Amino acid sequence: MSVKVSVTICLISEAKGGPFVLWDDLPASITQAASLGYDAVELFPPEPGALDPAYVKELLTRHNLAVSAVGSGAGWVRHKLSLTDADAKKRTCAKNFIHDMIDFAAQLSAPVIIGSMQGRWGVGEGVTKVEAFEYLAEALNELGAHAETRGQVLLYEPLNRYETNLLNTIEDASRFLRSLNTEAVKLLADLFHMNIEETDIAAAIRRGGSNIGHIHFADSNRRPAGLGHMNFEPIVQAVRDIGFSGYFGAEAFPYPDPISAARQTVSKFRELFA
Ligand SMILES: [Mn+2]
Repeated sequence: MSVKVSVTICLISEAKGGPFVLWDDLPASITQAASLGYDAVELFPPEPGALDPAYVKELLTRHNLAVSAVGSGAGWVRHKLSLTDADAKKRTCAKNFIHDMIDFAAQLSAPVIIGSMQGRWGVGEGVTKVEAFEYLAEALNELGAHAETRGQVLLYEPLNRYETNLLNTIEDASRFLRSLNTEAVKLLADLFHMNIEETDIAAAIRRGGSNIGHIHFADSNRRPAGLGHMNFEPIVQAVRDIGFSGYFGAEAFPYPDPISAARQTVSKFRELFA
C-alpha cells in the first residue's frame, strides 16, 4: 500500500480566503511543495487554458513531483457555472468548462474534481430535485466517458449540507455512482465535509471502498491535520483496510500561514502513515 500526499495550490484570485494551502505563484509553490517532501500538488487553475501543460510539466519534473488532481471550482467561483442550472445553455457551458479542464489535466496525468460545480436544486428559477439529479447524472455520464478516453477517472466530491443539497454522504454518493452508465467516476472523500455529514467517518470510508479515488485531508475545523479534534487513527485504519493507494490532498485553510500549514500537514501525514 502506498498512500501519497499532495498539497493544494490555488491560482484563482477570486477564491481568496478559501481552504487552499498554497497560493498565487506556481513556480514558488512547486518549489515549496518539493522542499517540504510532498509527492504531488493539486492544482486549482482559473481557466482550463490558463496554464501551458508543457510548462507545468517542466516545473514538476525538475522537482520530481506529480499532479494528484485538478480542481474545476473556478467554473463556479468565476462564472457561476453549475451542472444543475435551470438554463440548458449554462449547463452546456458548465460541461464544456469541465471537458476542457479534463483535457488540460490529462496532459499532466491527473483526474479532474467536480465539487462546487455540481450546484444544488431549488435555486432561483427553480430546478426540482428530480431534474437536478437527472442533469447531474447526464453530466457525469458524459464527462466520465470523456475522462476515460483520456485515460483518466473523474472525481465527484460529496459536499456538506451548507454547500449542496444533492449528495452529502459517501453512502448516498456511492449509490448514485452505481446508477451511472460509466465506471470512470470515482468519489472524492473530503474529511472536512465527512466530519459534518457522516455518522462514522471510518465506517463511511469502508463503505466507499474501491469507489474512493481521492481523499481531502483536513482537520475537523478545516485547519491543517492535527490542528483540530479529528480522531485520525480509525480513519487511517479504514484507509489501510480498503487498500487505498491514492492521494491524501491537503485541502485546508492556510493556517496560521501557507508554509506552516503545508509543513504541519506533511508532518501529520508522515506520522499517521509511518
Ligand atoms: Mn474538498
